[in-house]
Amino acid sequence: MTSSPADLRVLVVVPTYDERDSLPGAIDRLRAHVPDADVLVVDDASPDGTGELAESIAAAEESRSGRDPVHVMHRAGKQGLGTAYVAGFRWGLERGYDVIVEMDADGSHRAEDLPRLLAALDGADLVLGSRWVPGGKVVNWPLNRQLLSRGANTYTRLALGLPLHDATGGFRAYRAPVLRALPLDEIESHGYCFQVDMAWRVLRAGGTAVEVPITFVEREQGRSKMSSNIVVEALVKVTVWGVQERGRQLLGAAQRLRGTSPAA
Ligand SMILES: Nc1nc2c(ncn2[C@@H]2O[C@H](COP(=O)(O)OP(=O)(O)O)[C@@H](O)[C@H]2O)c(=O)[nH]1
Ligand SMILES: [Mg+2]
Repeated sequence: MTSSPADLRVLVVVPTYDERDSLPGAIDRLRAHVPDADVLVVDDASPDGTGELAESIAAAEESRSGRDPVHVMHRAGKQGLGTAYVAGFRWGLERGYDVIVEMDADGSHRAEDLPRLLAALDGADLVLGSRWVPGGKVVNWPLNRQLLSRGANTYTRLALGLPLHDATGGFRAYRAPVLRALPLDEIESHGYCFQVDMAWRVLRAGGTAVEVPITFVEREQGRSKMSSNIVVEALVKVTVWGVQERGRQLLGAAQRLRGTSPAA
């Protein structure tokens, strides 16, 4: 590690689609708990006017603080969470941020947990806010949603051999160099699959990941944008990746055997 988390320039990317009722509180709490971090809202032309509201929050923050900690990116229409994050990552990398954070706008990810995520970057390239490690919690989630998330994470761990307990979660912090090392153009996944894809790519690129327990609070306002298609996409892709990975491992083992066999 080259620099301690306290010296790092942090950008929090917050994707929004129809989050008018949740966004102001989420930004207020971020500014209160992590005042040195900048914020980039990536809005996909939300029909409820979230993009315009974000602009007015940015202007108010600028006149209050004398600098411009809140930025807004407007995209033409709903293009999915994965591409919103990739656009936000690029924006942050171009501007030289050292750390880029993913965080939902709906209040599920608590700003008060963010300092612990950032502190854990001292020993890792990626820090995952995790619901499914000791100390992690979910608030207001029905049992079926908890089972789905736990089951999806167990399946992902087994299928890909990923040593992570909450690879589908979307509250996480990346050190910029590891994001720079990834082929962001190639990432086509959406939703939960995007999160798995990113964590897996970080590990395959030789990066390190740690999990920090968080309390995940189900949204109180607005509604989830995740559909059953997004869950199916994650299941299918993780299965395909898992089969490909096992194939690569078998091929590697066969090549090693041939290489060491006296008959080779
Ligand atoms: N820009 C953008 N944001 C999105 C899109 N889909 C979801 N989001 C945002 O991503 C975050 C997580 O989505 P959410 O619906 O809460 O998913 P859930 O927590 O899995 O139910 C929220 O801040 C959403 O507003 C999208 O297509 N584009
Ligand atoms: Mg949510």
